[in-house]
Amino acid sequence: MPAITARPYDYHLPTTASVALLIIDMQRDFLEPGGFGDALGNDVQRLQAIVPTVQKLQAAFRALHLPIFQTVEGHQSDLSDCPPSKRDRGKGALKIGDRGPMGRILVLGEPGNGIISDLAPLSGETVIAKPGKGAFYNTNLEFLLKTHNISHLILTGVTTEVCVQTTMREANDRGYECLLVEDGTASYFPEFKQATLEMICAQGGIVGWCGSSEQVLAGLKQFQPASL
Ligand code: TIU
Repeated sequence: MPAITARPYDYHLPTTASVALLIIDMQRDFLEPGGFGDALGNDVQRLQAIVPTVQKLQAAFRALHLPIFQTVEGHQSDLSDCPPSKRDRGKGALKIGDRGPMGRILVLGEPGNGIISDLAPLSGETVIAKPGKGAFYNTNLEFLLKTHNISHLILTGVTTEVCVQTTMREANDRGYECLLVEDGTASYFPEFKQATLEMICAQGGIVGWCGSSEQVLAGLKQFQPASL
């Protein structure tokens, strides 16, 4: 059985195509000035560093015809799916739904809510809009994964300790075998990213596995060596 060298021990992949790449919230709202991340007072440049790594993984999954699911965090234009607690949280100048330089903050369909151009999905690739931090909450992600017979998830995206970790924990509780790509995820707070990686892999992989993109790509090569 193909395996990825990982922490805390090897991550075994099924022989069939039951592994999917999950790219969490690589949207302008979090990676570019003028979006939600910026409005919360964060240095958004920090997240740009992982883009080439996520691109490499996206290309590898495409080459192997393995499914890729992207998510965006966003709300309906009437904010009917945004709890007041979420809109009111924080002391930023701009709140969810307010008009910013990239359109309304964290509202679906606005320019700032779009996936960054470097990672734009191809037609036919799935993008799931999610109102919460976790990608399973109030979405059809679980249904889609079941439909595709997916049991293994390779997670990337932003931010490590917020939407990525929440999603990985939700997936773990649903029985998915999850690996977080260490250099394919980023946080506004490097120490929070490091702590997340450690807590996920601790206790024999209490939430799942951690591995580098190099290790993931090497593992994927075992599926179809000629295509990578
Ligand atoms: N603020 C922050 O770190 N993250 C979010 O609000 N959402 C995601 O992580 N996508």
